[in-house]
Amino acid sequence: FDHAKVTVIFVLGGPGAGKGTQCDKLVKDYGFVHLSAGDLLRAEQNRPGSQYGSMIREYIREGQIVPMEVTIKLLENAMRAALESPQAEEAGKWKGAWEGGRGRFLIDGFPRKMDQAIKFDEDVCKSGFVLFLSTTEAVLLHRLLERGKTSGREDDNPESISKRFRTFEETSMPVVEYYRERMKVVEIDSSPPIDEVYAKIRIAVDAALA
Ligand code: UP5
Ligand code: MG
Repeated sequence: FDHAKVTVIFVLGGPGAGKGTQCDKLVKDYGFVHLSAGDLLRAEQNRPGSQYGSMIREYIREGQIVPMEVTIKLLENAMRAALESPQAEEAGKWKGAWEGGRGRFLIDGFPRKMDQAIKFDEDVCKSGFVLFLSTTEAVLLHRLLERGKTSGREDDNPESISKRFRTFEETSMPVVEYYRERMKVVEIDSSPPIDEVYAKIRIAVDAALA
């Protein structure tokens, strides 16, 4: 993608940190195009005729990272569809995402393994900055078990949750550290109530876009 036309913000954080919740709020106020890697994988898993469906299901239940080729392709396709979709723009679906002719993307839950980070930087697009939502495992566990009562997500059960925590610590935190060394990370404590977290995020995003 042409760097003059695309701005990418990665939103990272442990399972249940509030990535999706905060991205929804940013979409309302700033009109970014929000792409959740996990949501794209779940949609692909359920798409009739997908050759990857059962593989994705297995990885997600085990809290493992799906091979990057699949995830990057899904993200790239979704970005392209958004950029090439004047209808979406007219419909106001992504109001604001086009300011100054730029496509502005929030990419949620990606990259979560070093190979993905490097590949995406090289082949698709460099990220502007990384919003990192941090909190404790106790908070994450509580949120995920609560959500699990109604989410229908196959990975919101105690066994999958502990595997997701392990993968986050061992595989995804190194990605956060990689970007931190490059001064790209804004870390926000996501333990407080949703609106308090969001107020801090807005300050960070306003500063970054200025
Ligand atoms: N909640 C949120 N914020 C709150 C707050 N401040 N106070 C109180 N409650 C708060 O929030 C979770 C719950 O907490 C909700 O009920 C919310 O109301 C409440 P949510 O916004 O959904 O958190 P989020 O960080 O989005 O949690 P999610 O479970 O989506 O995170 P994961 O990172 O685990 O899930 P994701 O969908 O990104 O990935 C799932 C799986 O897909 C991965 O485990 C992996 O197997 C696979 N995957 C890949 O293989 N590759 C990828 O690149 C991406 C995913
Ligand atoms: Mg999410």
